[in-house]
Amino acid sequence: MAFNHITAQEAAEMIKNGDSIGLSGFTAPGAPKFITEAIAAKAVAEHEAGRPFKINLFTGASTSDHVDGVLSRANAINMRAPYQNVPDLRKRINCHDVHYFDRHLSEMAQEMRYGFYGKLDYAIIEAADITPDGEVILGCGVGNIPTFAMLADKIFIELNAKLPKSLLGMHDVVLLQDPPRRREIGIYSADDRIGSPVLKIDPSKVIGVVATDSYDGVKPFTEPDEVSKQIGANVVSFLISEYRSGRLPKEFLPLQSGVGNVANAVLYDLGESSVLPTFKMYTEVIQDAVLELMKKGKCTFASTCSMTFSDKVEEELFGNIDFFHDKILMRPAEISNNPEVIRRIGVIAMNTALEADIFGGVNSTHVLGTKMMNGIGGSGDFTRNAYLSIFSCPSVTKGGLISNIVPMVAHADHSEHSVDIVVTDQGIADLRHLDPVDRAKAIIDNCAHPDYRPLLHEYLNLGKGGQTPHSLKAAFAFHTAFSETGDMRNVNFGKYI
Ligand code: 0RQ
Repeated sequence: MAFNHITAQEAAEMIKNGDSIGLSGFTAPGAPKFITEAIAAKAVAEHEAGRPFKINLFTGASTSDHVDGVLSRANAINMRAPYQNVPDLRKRINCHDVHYFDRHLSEMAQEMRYGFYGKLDYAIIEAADITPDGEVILGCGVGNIPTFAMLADKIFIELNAKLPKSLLGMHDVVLLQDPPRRREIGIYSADDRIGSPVLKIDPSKVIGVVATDSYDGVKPFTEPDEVSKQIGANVVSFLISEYRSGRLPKEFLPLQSGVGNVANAVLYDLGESSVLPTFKMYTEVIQDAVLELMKKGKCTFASTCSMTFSDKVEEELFGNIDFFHDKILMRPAEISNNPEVIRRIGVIAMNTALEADIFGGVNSTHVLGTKMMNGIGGSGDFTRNAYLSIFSCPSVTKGGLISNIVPMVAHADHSEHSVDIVVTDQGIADLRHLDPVDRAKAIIDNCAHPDYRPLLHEYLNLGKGGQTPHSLKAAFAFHTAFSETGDMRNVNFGKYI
């Protein structure tokens, strides 16, 4: 099937103020690169001419500077969902130039189908190849594109020459039925395949194909610092003790790990452990460390929504794709993050907190309670449904001015009902079967920085009873001390008595 070839500028010309656009991909991989840059250039020209121009933008997760960066600098985004992590967009969100709807990643596609976000005008799909029948072989991230492509009135395809055609077979494309017709999802092991290797689209919707030639642009990871290494070592020693005690089955269980240096450090340490057996991953992103674990034979399979590899590792994968081809399967976000599957196969979830409170509540999204950092991403999908849910963070931030363990989180993303284990560089608090006061003692004594332990115990003693003895007057005293003095250690509980 021969589609029209057009330029990114020609595609952008067709986009109108107020249009809603859904993109392929999940994190930078799989996201379009050229058309979004051309839309940003059009927005700048429209604004200079005194005309309004903003689009509503829906993705799988975060994207890259080619999307959220350029479009934010051009002030070209009106509504945005479900996740982001680009500094320029963060600024726009925190001053409401962009109306950001931070949503569980597993829910975005179905809510789009339910009609909660209105009509979708365009889908932009990054492709490694297009078959003679007009089916699309996706790139290194899937996200919500099966739903976006089905709902959109019109489709653009970015055909990226950097992507090998041999990616064919590394995707598992599925479109779920909606209630009341949805059936069980037949994944009983991380490596079960249930869908199609290609994305089937309605060819009559395809307006044009834009030729591109660009790696995904993920930055390489910096060597983990001492704090990240200590957190990683604590997580791994916890998993080893669980395994030895028989609370984890002898075959082990699939792992999910969030993004960032701590997640990478945990995975590298898992690779070094001679006690833990080989394992599979059921996760939303795989980072550089996973490729290393596969080469060592430690990680035997990864189900994911995207391959978030740095350019160098992406190149290595493409150069040796036969080895990795059957070890990685990329699925839509509503499958990679699906609560039904996560619960059934018993995923061990490892995510990062901005702050945790002494009773086990976790804030992953709002700096000091008000400023959006990134979003909840997939952390809620996994945390609530995991076999074991682990949250990690450093004990202190900004050289000790901020304690990441606080009396009460200033924004609640994950409640204590879903959080099993809290880990910092100081140690591990195992919250399972502990009542709130015992949880508080475990978190303060094992996870808080020594500078903050007496202050947190002082707070705990302020409480006047009840199952969870908060002092509502003093619950945010740490945050208040930071905003007034720049140092949480200056907290004065005397003010609140
Ligand atoms: O500030 O940038 O000025 O240095 O916050 O902190 O320690 O570098 O943390 O990059 O690992 O991200 C929770 C945001 C952690 C991330 C979060 C300051 C700190 C620094 C960043 P600087 P770090 P990381 C998988 C699952 C939610 C989504 C998710 C996240 C900056 O992991 O977005 O889990 N998670 N998805 O100094 C004030 C505190 C702070 C603080 C740190 N308590 N108060 N500032 N900082 N703690 C991925 C997907 O879903 C796709």
